[in-house]
Amino acid sequence: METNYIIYILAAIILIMVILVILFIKKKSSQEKITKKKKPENKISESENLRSKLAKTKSSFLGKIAETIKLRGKVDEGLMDDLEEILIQADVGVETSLFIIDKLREEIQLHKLTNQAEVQTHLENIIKEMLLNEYAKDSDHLKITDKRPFVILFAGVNGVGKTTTIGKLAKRFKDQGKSILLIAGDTFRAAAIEQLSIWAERANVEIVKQQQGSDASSVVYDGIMKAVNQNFDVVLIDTAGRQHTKVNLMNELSKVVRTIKKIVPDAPHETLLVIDATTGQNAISQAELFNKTINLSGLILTKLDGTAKGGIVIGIKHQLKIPVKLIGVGEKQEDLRDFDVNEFVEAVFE
Ligand SMILES: Nc1nc2c(ncn2[C@@H]2O[C@H](COP(=O)(O)OP(=O)(O)O)[C@@H](O)[C@H]2O)c(=O)[nH]1
Ligand SMILES: [Mg+2]
Repeated sequence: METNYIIYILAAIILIMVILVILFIKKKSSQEKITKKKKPENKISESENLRSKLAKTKSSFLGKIAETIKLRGKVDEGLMDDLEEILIQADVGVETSLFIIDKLREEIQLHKLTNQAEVQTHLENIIKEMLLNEYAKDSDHLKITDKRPFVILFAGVNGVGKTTTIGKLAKRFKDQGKSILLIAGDTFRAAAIEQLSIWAERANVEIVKQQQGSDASSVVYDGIMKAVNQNFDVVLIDTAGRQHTKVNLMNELSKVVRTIKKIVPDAPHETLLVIDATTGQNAISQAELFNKTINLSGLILTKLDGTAKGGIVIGIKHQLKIPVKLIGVGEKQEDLRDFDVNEFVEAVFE
């Protein structure tokens, strides 16, 4: 009788436990559903945002391709010439445009394409594939390693957005919990030093500066020493873009690099060239020139929001083999993004 009683109690306890476990699992899975739902929503709104920023590129680029293919009416050499022209106008670059059109010709022959819509799809796919293949590497992104201090040098001609980009990045890294030091290496204009100071204040980070006209290398020396002595995580170095001659600018930059190396031999850990996307083909020759002197590790393309010439993204990596690591799509702090090739392809092609 007593053993029966114990068995009943045990059975009741087991039943209660099973019910509790079931209730717990149900609650957890419904919570997961909620978080799963939220994530794609954020992602969608972000890429929609990029889409609206790249709307000009999308409509001018794809719109023109579609229009030309329709107008031509048939698939012939004349169409190939027109398409090549559109790519070049969108700043894809001559070399890369020729490469793309040659590939399209091959595919037209191989698949015996006569249908215009098919030609358009093939052309889009060639460009998409090219971008996706060329941006498959991990080193294509800007990542802070555990090197302390992690030194990033910014270069570029005047007005491209160096100081603005540094300000945006300072905030980003600060939000990640890192200690940041800005160095006002653009000693050319007082306004440039002032502008960087404002960004430093906004991001609540420290800045090393000297007065206008002082030697850029001397400011950089002070800054790097401070970063080493006070254990800063990340150092962002602004530089001047305006010089009397290109030779002066390049000499000053290589002197800055030598100065950095005297204190931190393996720095700068990133040497980024900032390029204004609206300057078009000139961008490629700028990058070639800077690369010769300071060996670039990546590019930052700014002002992609204001131009129909986003094709520069396609040509620049193909021709220079230097990755675009960040893109600027506006003047505000949040308008700096990691260049995500999938997101870009989606924004321009889908
Ligand atoms: N629309 C737009 N404007 C930008 C972007 N990046 C920078 N700018 C603007 O370009 C101008 C020059 O920027 P600045 O940082 O002073 O260039 P720097 O001379 O290279 O340091 C400023 O008015 C910035 O607000 C961007 O991604 N989009
Ligand atoms: Mg500046």
